[in-house]
Amino acid sequence: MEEQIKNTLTSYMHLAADELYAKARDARNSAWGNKIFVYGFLYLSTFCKNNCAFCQYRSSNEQEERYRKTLRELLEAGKRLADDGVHLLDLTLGEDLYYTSEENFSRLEEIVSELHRQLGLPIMVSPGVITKGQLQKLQKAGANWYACYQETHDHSLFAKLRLNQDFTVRKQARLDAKDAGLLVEDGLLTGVGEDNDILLYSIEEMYREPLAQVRAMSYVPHECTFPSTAGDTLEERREHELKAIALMRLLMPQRLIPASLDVDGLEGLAMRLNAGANVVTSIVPSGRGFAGVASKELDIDNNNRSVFAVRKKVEELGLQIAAQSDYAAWIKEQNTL
Ligand code: MD0
Ligand code: SF4
Repeated sequence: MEEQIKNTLTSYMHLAADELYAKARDARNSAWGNKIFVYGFLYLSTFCKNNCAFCQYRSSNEQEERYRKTLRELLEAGKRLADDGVHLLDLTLGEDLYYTSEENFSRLEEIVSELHRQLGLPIMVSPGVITKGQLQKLQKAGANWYACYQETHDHSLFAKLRLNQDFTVRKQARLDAKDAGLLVEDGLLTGVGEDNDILLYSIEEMYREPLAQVRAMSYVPHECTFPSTAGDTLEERREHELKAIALMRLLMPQRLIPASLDVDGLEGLAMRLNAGANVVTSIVPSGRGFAGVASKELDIDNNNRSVFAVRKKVEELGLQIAAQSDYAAWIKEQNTL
């Protein structure tokens, strides 16, 4: 079985890129039809205790002006996203000691429960590694999803990316979330020196984990992060991300796979959907000072990270944004599996 997965992935990897993407699109269309889901993104606190080598919010970046949004601001922004038609709200934060402390954790629970109650949308939380008890509390507060990205399943590359973090603890957090009744997402960071073997191995590992959503996102270099080693053209720099999207789709046709606006903005959407993605993530409300993670400002205040702009692109590709009720029905079905 193990060998078989590896051989299948290797044979796909050797296809010409266009052929690979066409196969991945076929697999997506058979599993999901022409329907695409869209996720709203609220980066609610940019404080973080970690020092990931690839991230501009790393603790050693003292230049970064950090923010923590109030419940009111979150409700207002969440309402705009809900009215625009997003299917889910992703509440993301750095590993912010304020929220993870015992005394303030209830504030995070309150944010989840109020957004869930007042807006009626499914909620994803991306708070980094938290305890099993905390995961249970967020689930009770109304969260449906927990996202926590390993970035790579290769131990030595992980150590270079997530400095001073524990590989196994991070992986365990996803398993704990699954036990707590949450749907779980893992993600890979590409363009950080992984070779083909590491990329394929990471995809196999994601296949083995009980994940409902799997993603790949390219590294976006910043002044305070390590230098990029990737190629010259956009396509070259995105090669591993697009291949990963297609390979994940072929190996895991029924799982959700994002095309993130957080790497190349709206311009990069078509190539990711054409590689087999079926969810558009990182839709951010404009004019409210909310940031992206990989690309802090790209396409936010010009409204390009809106449902409106995304709908136009999606339809140009012969695809359609699903109804909010379709996504809610999918979530319901997962809970009864
Ligand atoms: C995204 N910036 O979707 C977000 C983020 C966290 N769950 C998601 C990495 O691109
Ligand atoms: Fe913190 Fe997340 Fe950035 Fe790492 S990737 S430094 S955990 S915000």
